[in-house]
Amino acid sequence: ANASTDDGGASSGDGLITVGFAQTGSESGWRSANTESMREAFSEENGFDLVFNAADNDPAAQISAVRSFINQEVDAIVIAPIVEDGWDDVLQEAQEAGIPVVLEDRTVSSSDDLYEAWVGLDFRHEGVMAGEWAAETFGDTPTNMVVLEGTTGSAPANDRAAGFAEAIEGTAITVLDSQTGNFTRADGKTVMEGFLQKHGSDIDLLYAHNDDMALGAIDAIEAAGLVPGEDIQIVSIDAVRDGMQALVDGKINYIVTCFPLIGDLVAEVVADVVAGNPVEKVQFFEDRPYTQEEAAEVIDEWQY
Ligand code: GYE
Repeated sequence: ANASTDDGGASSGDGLITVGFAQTGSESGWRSANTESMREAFSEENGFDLVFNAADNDPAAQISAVRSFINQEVDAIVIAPIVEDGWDDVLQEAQEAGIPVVLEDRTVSSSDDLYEAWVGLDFRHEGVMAGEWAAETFGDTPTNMVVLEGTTGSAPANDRAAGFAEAIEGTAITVLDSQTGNFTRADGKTVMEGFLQKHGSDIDLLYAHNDDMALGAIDAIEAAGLVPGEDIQIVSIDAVRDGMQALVDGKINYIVTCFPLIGDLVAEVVADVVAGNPVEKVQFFEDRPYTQEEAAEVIDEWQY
């Protein structure tokens, strides 16, 4: 895969904290905003020497990147884990090498003894908020839904699916089809084209696990001669600027935020961990939903 590492060099006696950051890749607008926030927070002015790796959403490449951080003897490792499973061995290796690990954004299924802290988002609650809107909007009306899932095995794909399912329990919403679109616009479009070929105008509702896939799907829906937001209603998660604009334009019906600008808190936690100060194991940023009308009021000052 396309794994890339810009070598910041290991602990060099310059007083900086050397941090290896294993990012997922660059799949979405959310991810770009998160990477920028992390780069700003882990700057030299703030006392860090950042070794950045983006694994192109290949779990094996991401584990190799973490192993290479261990070999470089960095002071701390930050991971945005692509998938939840498969982390036990490498986390154990980091622990044995005495290198603390902090998770940002997504989490892992490993025992929480194997990392110091997780600074992230409550993906299950995001799914519940999206599902509550669907339940209120469609309720007892028989409704055919298609789902664009995030990266298979990722915490946000797993938890957004579970939260949504819980919230629509007992409604007349049924799932016609559900497939991964890998959190990308391109795959959101391709998979939606497939759904439209198979089910045509039977589709009433699209739940996309992120805005980028919803935006790709909008292209497919328009190309099929249907009106997004009307013929097919759309609910998605993230609230990146392009998503919020589509919400204001009436092409998306409801968006739940997922706040990506969490670098400063991650950096604070890493500094504390390296200094030996106690930190909270889990810290969540609060998310909230937006209607079309609410989005119109905030779009001008939107941060990401
Ligand atoms: O929703 C998606 C991104 O892990 C919360 O990953 C993150 C998700 C986000 O690519 O757009």
